[in-house]
Amino acid sequence: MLTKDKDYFKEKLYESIKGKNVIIASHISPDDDSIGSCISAYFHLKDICNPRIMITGKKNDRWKEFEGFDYVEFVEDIANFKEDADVYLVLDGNSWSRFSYLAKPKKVFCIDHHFAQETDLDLHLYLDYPCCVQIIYELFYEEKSVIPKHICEIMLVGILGDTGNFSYVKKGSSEVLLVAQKLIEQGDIQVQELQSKYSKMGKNVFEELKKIIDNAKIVQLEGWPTFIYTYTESLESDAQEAASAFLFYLRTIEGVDWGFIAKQDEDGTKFSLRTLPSAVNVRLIAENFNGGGHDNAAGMKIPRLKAGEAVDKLIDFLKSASPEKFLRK
Ligand SMILES: [Mn+2]
Repeated sequence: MLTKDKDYFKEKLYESIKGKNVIIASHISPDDDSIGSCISAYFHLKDICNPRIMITGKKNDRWKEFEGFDYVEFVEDIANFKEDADVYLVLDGNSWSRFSYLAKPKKVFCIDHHFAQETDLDLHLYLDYPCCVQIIYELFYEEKSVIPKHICEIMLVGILGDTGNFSYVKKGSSEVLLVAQKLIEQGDIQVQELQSKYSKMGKNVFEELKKIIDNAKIVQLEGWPTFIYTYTESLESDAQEAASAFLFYLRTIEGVDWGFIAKQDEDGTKFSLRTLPSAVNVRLIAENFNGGGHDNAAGMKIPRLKAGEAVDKLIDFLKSASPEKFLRK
């Protein structure tokens, strides 16, 4: 069931998890917002239940400097633990398939900020906020008189991540600035110092980034705004991280308002798509390939194909689709 009622959700959640074993999960391929949400939810809920934090997929050490990251267990699939868990609480994703490749367990609560009209989850709190951390803050931390510094830090990491360091804030979502203000004051945080704990690029990654920039192409297709893309067929983490760093260039080049990166993995190619709000709706493009996300930032996967072939497939799709369906007004 889908709800927008925070109080109702909280009441039902607490009823179900009190004294129980709970798995708190982030989506596959976690990001700053999902990690910030899991860790901050964990520190609040551990006084009510027995929580564990779990994520399906390979470990990513990006957040290793933060307290609480040691508790995050990267596992083959979170659904394999359904015998041990009474309840799952999934964060920052709007359907079970964002969290697991296997069947959904019995009782799954969800807290999320991605658009949802229906849900396959048992109780799903959806609020149209710029980040999931903001919902966690309002549910679990707003009323506290003191929030420990380490929790302020990881929540702010989530906010900075999903708002693109506040670049995506707009009318209707500026409340997030007040939450950030409270966290910065409470946690005595200097933002640049905080960012240097997790967002520096390794030298090897920089070497890979040079190649990825060299590989990038700016494309003009009839009816579509000019876009840029690049890809890597390397499974090495340096190359994968470098490809992610290229996301910055998708919306920063004059006359190029959107684009994508493609990263090969074991059984296909994953895409991240980004656009300025005036160009295209990348969520709709991703949905054509069973992906999803936000209108300005979305992800998808093309199974089985190598990155180069998968990129050709996406470009073929763009050539054959009618652009009007995807253009923003
Ligand atoms: Mn998010």
